[in-house]
Amino acid sequence: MWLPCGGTSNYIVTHFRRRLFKAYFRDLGRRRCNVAAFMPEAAGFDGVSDRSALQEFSVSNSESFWAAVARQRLSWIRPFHTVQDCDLSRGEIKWFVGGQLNVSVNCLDRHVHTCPERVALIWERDESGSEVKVTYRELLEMTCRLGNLLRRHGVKRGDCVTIYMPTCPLAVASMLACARIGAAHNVVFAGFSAEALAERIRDAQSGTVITVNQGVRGGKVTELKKTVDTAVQSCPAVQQVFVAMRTENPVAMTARDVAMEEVKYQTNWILIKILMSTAGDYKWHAVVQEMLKEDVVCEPAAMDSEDVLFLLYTSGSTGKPKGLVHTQAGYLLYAALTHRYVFSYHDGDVFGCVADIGWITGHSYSVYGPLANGGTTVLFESTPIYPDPGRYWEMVQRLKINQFYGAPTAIRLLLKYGDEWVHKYDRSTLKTLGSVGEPINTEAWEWYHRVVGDGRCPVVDTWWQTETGGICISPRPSDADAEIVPGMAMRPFFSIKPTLMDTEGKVLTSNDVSGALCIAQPWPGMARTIHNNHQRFIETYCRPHPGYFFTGDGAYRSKEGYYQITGRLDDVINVSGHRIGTAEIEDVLNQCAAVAESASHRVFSQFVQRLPKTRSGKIMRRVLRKVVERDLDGVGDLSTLDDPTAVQEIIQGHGDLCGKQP
Ligand code: 6R9
Repeated sequence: MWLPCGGTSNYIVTHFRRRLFKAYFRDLGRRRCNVAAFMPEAAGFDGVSDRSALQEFSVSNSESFWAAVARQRLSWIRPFHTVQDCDLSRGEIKWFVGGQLNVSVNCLDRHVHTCPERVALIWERDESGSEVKVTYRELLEMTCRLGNLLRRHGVKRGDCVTIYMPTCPLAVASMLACARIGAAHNVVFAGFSAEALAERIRDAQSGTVITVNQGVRGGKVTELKKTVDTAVQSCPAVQQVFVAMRTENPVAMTARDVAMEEVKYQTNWILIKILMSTAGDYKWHAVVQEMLKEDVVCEPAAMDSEDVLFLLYTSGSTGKPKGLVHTQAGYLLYAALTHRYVFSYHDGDVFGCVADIGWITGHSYSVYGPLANGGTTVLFESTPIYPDPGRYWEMVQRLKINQFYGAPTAIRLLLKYGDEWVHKYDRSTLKTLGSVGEPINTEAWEWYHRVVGDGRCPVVDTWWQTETGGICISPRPSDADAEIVPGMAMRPFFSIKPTLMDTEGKVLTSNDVSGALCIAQPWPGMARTIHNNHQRFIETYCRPHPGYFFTGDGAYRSKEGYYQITGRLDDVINVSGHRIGTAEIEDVLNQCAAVAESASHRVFSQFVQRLPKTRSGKIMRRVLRKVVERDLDGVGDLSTLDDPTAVQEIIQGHGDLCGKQP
């Protein structure tokens, strides 16, 4: 190009540069604006202009990341002075040191100030079509009344209250009432036997139990109060059992029992009587109203970030159950942030997690995560096939659920019943589908995506544990159009740094490798200890790979760097020196039309009607191993199994099979 003089050429270069810079900064501004719209805290993070930069920032600057999120998303009574003080190798984990807050205030009061009539809970009772809605104002009242009741009966800060109740608003209010007065809760799944319950009450040194007269699930009545009666016979420390009424059938009460409804009303009646007889005041009604208001005020305890929020016993393993301990601020923050970003939960959405509150999934994603975010959360009391296999989808239609979160075992079961149960109902409100608890095999994933979600909802296979407090690996958050590979948890959540180890304990740095899944740095949601047994905590999670948190699961990292969970490491199958995860074998087996689901222990096949599963739906593969090894004494505690007769059938079938073999 001919230019009349050098000056002009300089001008053109400068001009273009300026335009280029302008365009660059405009684009940067737009991206920053996008990332800040996605997560407001990101606006304050240096160099963070898009989501992948945000992910990197959260991992490399985990302290700054969590400090900003904690300041923005939690209400503090006193601010923290130290973001974290952790030493993974010694199992010492502290977050937000010096800070004080109250979890129930974060889950209730602050939303009551802004939107008291917003629905907090939708109780999807066992009886289909009879849901009960509870607003934030009502849930706060219920929580305060319960908090006062517990206090009046001597429950103090630092005590532990065992909750043995079905999934219902009163159970949630009980958890929050404990949090309000500074007591720890210990929710025990209301399907566990008296022995399993007693063992957990004793280990937790719990002096108070809250239960209901009877439970109702899948149309069947269970005698929860009677189970508690049997359990507490071997728990001398239990001084009181609060009993609420889930059904109208009266139960025998003992001197130790306190009927919850009666106490609530008794107090008010006493007040009314006193006022009527003494004052004769025409305004007595108004005064009573004031007193009633008093009753719904319960001063929240100022809790330190690292005070215990709850214990939760893990199920399914051999030996003594482990009471994992979660603390206040870090747990709540992690549950809230994962709930918001993994499921893309927005204000006004209806979140449907169908897990029982007796599991960590129920704690983090039916209760704490959604309530901390001011969300509307469904409490599901029933089963996937009651009264018929359309239950989930009829509920999705009726309650207009936007995010549905369930377990692969239920998906596999429903898949067997056919597509018509799904097609019958309108699922157009659904935006995200989630899976948790076990690896989801490709066939189940595809069905969930194609049939349930009509191919338009992202399916998030979320990997995490009771120990991790919240979701650690999941396909979202990521860009809206980022690929999702069926049956893969894929991407670490903010600040999570997954690491794979080989059998010698060396870090595997390349892709397309399998190894033991560890997490390389602490995060706020992780469990702090095992109740009364810190040594066991260290030995189980910290010692196997010093400096890392060891998960006990195996994982494969793909060529693209995505994570896929291959199953528990103690279930790994060794074939000619190749260590194969159970999920990999089962994924192939499940693709056979005749196979509903499978569990692998060795290359050995036996057909059975049912697999041995825990009550949360996880296949107990160790039971199969013991049957094959003919070590029936080593099968361990089967009281946490959903249907112990499944084991008898397997033993019998295995005997027949071996008898027939030469
Ligand atoms: C949340 C929960 C934890 C164990 C965990 C792993 C298995 C959970 C999974 C998964 C593959 C997933 N697990 N989610 N395996 N893919 N998406 O289930 O907690 O009851 O403590 O169980 O469940 O083996 O270690 P928890």
